[in-house]
Amino acid sequence: KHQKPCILWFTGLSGAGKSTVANALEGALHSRGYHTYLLDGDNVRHGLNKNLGFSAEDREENIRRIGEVAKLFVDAGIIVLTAFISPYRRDREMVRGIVEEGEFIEVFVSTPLEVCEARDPKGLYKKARAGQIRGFTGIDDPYEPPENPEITLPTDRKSVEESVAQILGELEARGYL
Ligand code: GGZ
Repeated sequence: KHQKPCILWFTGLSGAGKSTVANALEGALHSRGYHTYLLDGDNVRHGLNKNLGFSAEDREENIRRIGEVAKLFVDAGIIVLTAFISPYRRDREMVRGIVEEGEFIEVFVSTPLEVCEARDPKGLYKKARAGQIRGFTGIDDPYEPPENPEITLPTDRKSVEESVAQILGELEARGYL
């Protein structure tokens, strides 16, 4: 089955829906016979990057390693999905710069802070507001939204299924699938 390997780089705040949409998209691609791999906190921050925290330096190194691993998967012909906050524009652009033109597809999960904070699935925003977590993205640490993302998902106004359909449509239109 034809597929053009690429990195679908999801970026957005904690609780924006990056992992949820990436997981659903991976399921949809699998069922259509495509080869994919999903990199997220569960398989990266607990393994390869378990020596890294959330300082600016550690977030940069986190993204750098994820980018290099994603590049290896692209070399293997796989459609890679990554789901990390990746708050710094410079770090995301660094990853864009290590792969070929067109291989980096930035997917901005644009859910506003108010919505993420109201969802607060792990109670982390509450802890951050209470000062129990320092340097939490969106509260007392920066998030730099993409200026020219290939895809923007307003997940506060779209269902997971609609977001998946939007990305599949874009990938087909651009000749990746
Ligand atoms: C942001 C944090 C922090 C701080 C722990 N800031 O909702 P989650 O729990 O599962 O997603 C967040 C995850 C962020 O890890 P990433 O590897 O995606 O971050 S980055 O790309 O910035 O390197 C959150 C949890 O880890 N978490 N402390 N201070 N999120």
